[in-house]
Amino acid sequence: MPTLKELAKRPERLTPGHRLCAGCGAPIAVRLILAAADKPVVVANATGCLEVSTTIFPYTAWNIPWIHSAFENAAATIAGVESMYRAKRKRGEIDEEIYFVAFGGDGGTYDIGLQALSGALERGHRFLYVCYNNEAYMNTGIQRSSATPLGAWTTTSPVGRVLPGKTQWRKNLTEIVAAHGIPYVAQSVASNWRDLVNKAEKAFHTNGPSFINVLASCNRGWRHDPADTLKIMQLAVDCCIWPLYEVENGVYRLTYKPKEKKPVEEWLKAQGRFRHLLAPENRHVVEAFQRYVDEEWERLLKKCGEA
Ligand SMILES: Cc1ncc(C[n+]2csc(CCOP(=O)(O)OP(=O)(O)O)c2C)c(N)n1
Repeated sequence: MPTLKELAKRPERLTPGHRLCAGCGAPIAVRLILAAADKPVVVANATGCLEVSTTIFPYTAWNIPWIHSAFENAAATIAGVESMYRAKRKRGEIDEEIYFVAFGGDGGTYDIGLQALSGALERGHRFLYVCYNNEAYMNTGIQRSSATPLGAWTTTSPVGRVLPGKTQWRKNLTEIVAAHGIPYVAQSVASNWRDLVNKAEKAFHTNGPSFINVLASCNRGWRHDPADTLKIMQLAVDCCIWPLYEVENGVYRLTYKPKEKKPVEEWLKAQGRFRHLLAPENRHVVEAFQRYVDEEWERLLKKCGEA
């Protein structure tokens, strides 16, 4: 893995001057992932915050070839580009190695682009798909997605006398992707640069499809101070709500084990979207949340040979 000094010397592929919110987790993740690429990169970007905020016509914050895709087909777009690249390489029209990446939000990945993603993984294209996961449809004003956790307030999982926020637990997309049997799958977080760069580097060097699900906080939707972005994401990891692990050729490995597993309540307390859960009448939601996290964590530890 490159040192921090070496990484800092690499070209910035997502440059300053974009219009993402102060304290947004997405550009942190994107810059770290692209810094891990030691070869030229081509990006396809599904509709979402990252896309609209980095390409306000006639400007772009991208220093590299970049294609906007519709919500549902970023994986198909990058698969098409990669196929053309392979054909041109075979004909001797290109001789350098190029990496291909698709970025999508959780709405574009867990929900609307899932079939295109599944198809591209199954066909075995050599590309990296990154879900920058802020756990809701943030660009259109904070609606729930299938990545939104239990109990969270969003505009479509409201909080009141009838409902205590979202009533379903989130879908486990990382496991769904791993079930495709592709060579590299990982879960990471924008706040842990070493973990993310390491995983992105492995993904780029994978001869086949790779996938990284990276938790990237949205202070507007999660309702926290923009200055607390990194702290909040680290809490998700330390409460085992967002475990850091990878699946390399079917072998599970935990890449970070909290010294002390913190109660999920610490994570809930830190964000306005969960504030209502601290009321006594919603205690059962907090307990259900903790139970689910504990069960998932135990299952993961077993898969990783740690329990
Ligand atoms: C087919 C389609 N449906 C709906 C929209 C409207 N839309 C634009 S961005 C967005 C939400 C994107 O959410 P997500 O993928 O999680 O990315 P984020 O904005 O959170 O970064 C929606 C619903 C669209 N552009 N295309």
